Amino acid sequence: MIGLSAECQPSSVSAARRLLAEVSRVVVLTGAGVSEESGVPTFRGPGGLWRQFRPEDLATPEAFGRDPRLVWEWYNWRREKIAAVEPNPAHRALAELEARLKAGATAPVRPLTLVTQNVDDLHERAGSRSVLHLHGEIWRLRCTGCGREDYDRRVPLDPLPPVCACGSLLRPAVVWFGEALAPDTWDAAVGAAQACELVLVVGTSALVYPAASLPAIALQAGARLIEVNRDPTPLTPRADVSLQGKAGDLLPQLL
Ligand code: BV8
Ligand code: ZN
Repeated sequence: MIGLSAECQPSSVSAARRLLAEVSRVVVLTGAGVSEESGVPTFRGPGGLWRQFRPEDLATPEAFGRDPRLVWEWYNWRREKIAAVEPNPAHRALAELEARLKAGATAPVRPLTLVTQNVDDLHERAGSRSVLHLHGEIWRLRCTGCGREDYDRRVPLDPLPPVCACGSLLRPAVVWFGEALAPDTWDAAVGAAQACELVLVVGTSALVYPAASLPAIALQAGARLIEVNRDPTPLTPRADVSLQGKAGDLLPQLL
């Protein structure tokens, strides 16, 4: 089935609802677009992310090595933004979908795995339980010296950049460009993608790897694909149903 575009919205929403009603194992992959309506800027959208920088320039170990203060200022700015916003209807619809699939689940299989590229905690704050953060979490800090890692939700952080008890610099416990994803997190995401009947991709430009390869892994294993995005992406041609619009409008219609 080719992707249905925005024009025939009602039928594509009903096509997506039908697909969802038939399955018992779902993987959801989200990106910055699912948090956009909460007020968290996306990486590549028109809102841009921060000053004149591109994420690829700041979210790297080299940038942190060169100018830890600048990189920390960016993360501190994002921590303040994330702390000040609320989950939006898209996050809440995904939490509701997980609850419904869990209520209907018979086999001891995990009915919904939410895999996110986002480092914010809005999925958890909306009630999602099984969240895999492929790119880490902004609220966790890791010591560049002793490796100690812990949550630190102070906003703003002082003084920047924070220093560990061992004297080394702390960094955000997120995955920067050129860094490997946490093996157990990635393996869990791949396992879920290979075992699911449907992959629901929401608000990602599908440009960053290996995260962007998860939908293809699910399709390879015979899953159906629903994409929810404001714009077309490289995934759109492969979607069984493609819903073009805002996640906060469209996801509640799927329930
Ligand atoms: C690795 C965490 C190797 C930090 C991030 C050339 C070709 C292919 C790949 C590469 C290449 N050169 C380099 C690579 C690899 C690189 C990569 O993929 N680069 C890309 C840019 C080409 N990948 C890596 O480096 C990865 N590591 O490969 O390691 C390795 C292996 C073994 C051992 C050692 C090393 C690590 C990638 C992780 C990077 N970290 N962030 C932080 O957040 O600060 S990536 C960053 O981009 C975020 O995590 C973000 O989630 C991610 C993807 O962006 P999106 O979430 O999709 O957001 P975006 O703004 O792009 O799009 C938003 C979408 O939503 C849009 O489509 C928009 O239309 C839509 N939207 C907006 N509003 C709404 C909406 N939709 C619906 N409703 C709305 N309201
Ligand atoms: Zn330390």
